[in-house]
Amino acid sequence: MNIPNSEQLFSRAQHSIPGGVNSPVRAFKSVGGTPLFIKKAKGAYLFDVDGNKYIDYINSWGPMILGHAFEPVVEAIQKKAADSTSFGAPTELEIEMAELIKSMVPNVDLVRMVSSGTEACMSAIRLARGYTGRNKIIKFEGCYHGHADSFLVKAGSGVATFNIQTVPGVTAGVAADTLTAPYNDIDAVQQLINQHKNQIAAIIIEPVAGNMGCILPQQNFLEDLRKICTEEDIVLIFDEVMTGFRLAQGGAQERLKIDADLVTYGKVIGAGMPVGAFGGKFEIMQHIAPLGNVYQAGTLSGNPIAMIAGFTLLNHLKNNPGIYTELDEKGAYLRKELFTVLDKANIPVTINQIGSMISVFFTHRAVNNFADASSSNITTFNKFFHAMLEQGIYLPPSGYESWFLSNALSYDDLNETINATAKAASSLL
Ligand code: HOZ
Repeated sequence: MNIPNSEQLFSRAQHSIPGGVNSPVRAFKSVGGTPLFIKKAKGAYLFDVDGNKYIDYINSWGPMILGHAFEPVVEAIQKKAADSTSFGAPTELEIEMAELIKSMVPNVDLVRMVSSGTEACMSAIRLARGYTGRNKIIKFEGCYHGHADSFLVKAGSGVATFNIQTVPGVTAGVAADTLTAPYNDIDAVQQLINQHKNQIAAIIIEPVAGNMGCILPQQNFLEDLRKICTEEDIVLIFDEVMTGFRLAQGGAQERLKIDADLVTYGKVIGAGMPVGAFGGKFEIMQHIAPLGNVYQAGTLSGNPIAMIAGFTLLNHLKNNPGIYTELDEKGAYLRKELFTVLDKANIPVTINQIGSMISVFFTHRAVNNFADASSSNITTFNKFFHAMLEQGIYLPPSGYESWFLSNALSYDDLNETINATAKAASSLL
């Protein structure tokens, strides 16, 4: 692969940006090599600064569910920008956005817009603590809820990719309030609750995990969590930053038929602009300032450009529900065909997929938690990643990340990906 311009930019970036990137998972640090510097993207394709074209399976880590530069979104942003890019005062568009979210996610009574998934999860936890008067939270090993201090304990995403055991800067006091259990292990959750009776404010979970690769909840796991939270007056928070508006218009809550008490969003909700949100039952949300005293704020919260982008995309998804069926079919096709070619080549492989989220783990083990995900052969993953990149397929540069499909992907693109996998397979043994 010829990437002299990316190499030159990456080298230049080292002098002014930590590690040359503005978010660690972009750095290719665990797979090796030089991250691609991107010039533009359209539909299913990325174009780097050296003129190479790639089929994109990152899709900005989730937001671009309909592909890049989706015309209605681009036009809406351009038009809105002419009226100024920020006011720091309320707009009618914010109400329209909140009403649209409520119409797509029926158990959300009130919703507060923020500027990232991290902010959404951080604020939801503060709210749960303020509401319950309790301090501790339970999260799951390998789940990632953004980079707020409370969540950087046994976290997924870049923390897992770079094998960071303890994040310097997170105080022992904060870490002590975060209890962890293995994903899909309800007995471990029950044990933690028994050990910390009436001290748990919230259980936060990715209802489908995407930050240790894609891992699905096993049968009854979320149902049991729901039941325990209700019995113990614990706030159940679904982190739907990845799954929200992706797995269904009502996200994982709708698809898996479980209602959380609070839900957090990011990614698709902003159509590629910096947007997050958290919402839920009135009884809990009424404690957020200025209605209540749990303080939460933001200069750019509800920013008009971000709102028009998200509103336009969500509205399109709401009015075209067939998109979810198409994405489901593409995801299932990709899983089936990838498994066939890798298995035929005698590569130990497990592929997890739901809708447009999919991950390939190089292990024979069923992958239901972080330990299972960690049994995936990293050396094989790294070879696979580079063999695919060479053939123009852009995958997340880590085995601890889900791939995200966009509906701009055609079956020709999927077949090209499957053929590339078949070619890559011979180099994996
Ligand atoms: N939250 C994204 C998936 N783990 C990654 C975004 C980032 O950290 O840059």
